[in-house]
Amino acid sequence: MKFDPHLAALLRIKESPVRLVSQRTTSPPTLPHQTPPVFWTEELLGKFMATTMAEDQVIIVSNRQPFTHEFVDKQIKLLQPASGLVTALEPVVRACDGVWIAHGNGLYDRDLVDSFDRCPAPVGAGSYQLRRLWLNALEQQGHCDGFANSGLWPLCHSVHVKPVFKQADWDCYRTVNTRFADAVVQEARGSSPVVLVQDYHLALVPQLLRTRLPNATIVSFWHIPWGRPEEMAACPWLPEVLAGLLGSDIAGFQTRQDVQNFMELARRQGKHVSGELPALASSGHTTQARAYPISIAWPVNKESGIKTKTKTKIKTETPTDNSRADQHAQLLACTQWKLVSRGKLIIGVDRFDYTKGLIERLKAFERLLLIHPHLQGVVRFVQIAAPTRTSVKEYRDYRSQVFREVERINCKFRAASDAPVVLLDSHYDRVSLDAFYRSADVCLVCSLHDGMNLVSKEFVAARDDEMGVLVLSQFAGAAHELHRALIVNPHQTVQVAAAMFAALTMSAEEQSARMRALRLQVRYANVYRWAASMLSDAMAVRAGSKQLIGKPVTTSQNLPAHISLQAAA
Ligand code: ADQ
Repeated sequence: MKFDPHLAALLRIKESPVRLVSQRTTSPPTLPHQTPPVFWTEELLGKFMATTMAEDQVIIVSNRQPFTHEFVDKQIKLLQPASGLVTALEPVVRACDGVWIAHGNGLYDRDLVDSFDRCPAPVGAGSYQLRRLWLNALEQQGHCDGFANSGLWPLCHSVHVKPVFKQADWDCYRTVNTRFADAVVQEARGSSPVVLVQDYHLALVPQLLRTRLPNATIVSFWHIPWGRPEEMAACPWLPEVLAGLLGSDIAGFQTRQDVQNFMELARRQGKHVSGELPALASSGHTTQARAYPISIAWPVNKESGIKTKTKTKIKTETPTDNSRADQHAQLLACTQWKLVSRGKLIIGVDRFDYTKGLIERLKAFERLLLIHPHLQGVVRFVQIAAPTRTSVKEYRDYRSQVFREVERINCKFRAASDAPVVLLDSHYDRVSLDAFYRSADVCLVCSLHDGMNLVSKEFVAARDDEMGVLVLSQFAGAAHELHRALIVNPHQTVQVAAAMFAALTMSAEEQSARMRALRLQVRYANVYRWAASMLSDAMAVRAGSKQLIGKPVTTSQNLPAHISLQAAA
C-alpha cells in the first residue's frame, strides 16, 4: 500500500509498515527479565489449584449460567449463551471442579436438575456442578432487566443511554442478591469456601456473604467498566452497591483505569484508602482492588498436544430448525461468496447491544464505499449480532434502528452489489464462529465502551494462518493489551473508514507481523493466567500474607519484555 500521510495522521501511524503503533499508550508493568515465559493452560491451572487449594471448595456465582437446556428440533438440547462472562469462566470452572450457581433461565432447565436443583456439567466439560436458582417473572424483570441491565449497565458504559433507576427494581435487586447469597451458603461445604462473585448483577452478594460466611475468601469480578465517580453518582443506591462490593477480599476489574475510578469513588464516599497496593478499609474489613484483564482459552496447540476449549466435547445445539438453518446457510454463503468472487470480507461479531457501536461501524463502512468506489461490489461487511435482552425496550429499538441502517446502505449501493452488508441476528456455535473468524480479511470491533471485548481475542486466537487485521476500538479494555491492532475511535467515522481501508490493503508481510505479535500476547495473557493470577492473590489473602498480593510472580498478565516473536511461533 502506498503510504498516505493523511491516513497516517488519522491513524497516528508511522511510515515503516511493520512499525504501526496505536494511540493507546497505557504501558503495562512487565515481568522481571529473568522470569521464564509460562503459557498457562487448563492443565496447569488444574495442577496449580490441586497443589495450592486442594482442600478449598471453589464456588462461582453469576446471574448468567454456562449452559441452558432448550427445546430444539423436537428434543431438549444444550445451548451455550453468547456471553463474554461464560466464554471466560467456563474453562476455569472446568479446571477447578467447583460449583457454579446461576439463574436457570432456559425453558427446559427445570427438567434437567435433581432435587437440589443441581445438574452435572456436560460430558467432557470436567466434573463441575451447576446449581440453578429460579427467579419468577417479577424478579427477572426488576433484578435483571431493571436495576442491572437498565440501570447499572448504561451507568457504567458511557454511551449516552440514560440509566433508569426505579425503587421497585432496586428492591428486587436486593431480594435476588440475597437469594444468590443464600444459595452460596447452602452450597458451601464448610465455613471458608473460595467464592468468585461475578459481575454487576450481584454487587451486593460479597457483603451479604461476609456476614454469613466470615471466613470465606471472597473475590468479586466486575466484567464491565467502572465509570468515573461523577458519572456513577447518578445511581441513587451507589453507597449500597459500593458497600456490597467492599465485602470482597479482592475486588477485580478489567483495567487499571477501572480500579482508579473505583478507588476514587470509595475515597469520595469516605472510605479509608491506603497502601501501595490499592486497599480499602470498611467496617474493619480490608478489600484489595486490582486489575485482572480477562481473556480466552488459547485453542489447541497442535505441536504440544495441549488440550483446550476447541477440544471440548460439550455437545451443543446444532441449527436444524428452519430459521437457524437459514442463518447458518447464509453465513456459509457469505464465506463462500468471498472464495467465489475473490472479494474481501470485513466481519463483526457481537451481542446485539447498543454499547457495541453497530450503527457507528455501519456508517464507517458506508463511508469506505463512498470514498473508495472501486471497493463497491468487492468488499462485503458481514455482521453477526446475537439476540440479547430482547425484553428491554432500548434493545428492541436499537435492533430496529440497526436493521433500518443496513437496509438504507444496501439500497444506496444496490447498483454495484446485491447486499454489501449482511446482518445475521442469530446465535452460532463455536465451530461456526471460528470458521467465520478465519474467513475474514478484517475483524471490526467498534465498541463505544467495553470492559474487555473477547471477540477481538477470539479473532486473534482463530488466526493460526497469521493473517487478517484487527480494527479495535480504543474504548475496549482489550485496546490496553492488543497494541498491534489498528486502534480507532469508533465515533470518528472517517478514521474507522480509513482503518478499514488500511486493513484491506495491508501487505501480507505486515499482517503477519502484527498478527504474530497479537497472538503471542493473547496466548500468553490467556484466561488461565487470569484465573491463576486472581486465585493466587486470593490464596495470599487467605494465608494472611498480604505482601504477596499484586506481585506479578509468574502470573502477571503482561508479556515479559524478553519474549521474542520467534518464541511464540
Ligand atoms: P460481552 O458484552 O458479552 O461480555 P464480549 O467480551 O465481546 O462481550 O463477549 C461476547 C461473547 O459472546 C464472545 O465469546 C463471542 O464469541 C460470543 N458471541 C457473540 N456473538 C455470538 C453469536 N452470534 N453466537 C454465539 N456466540 C456469540 C462482557 C463484557 C465484556 C467482557 C466480557 C468478559 O461486556 O466487556 O469482555 O463480559 O469479561
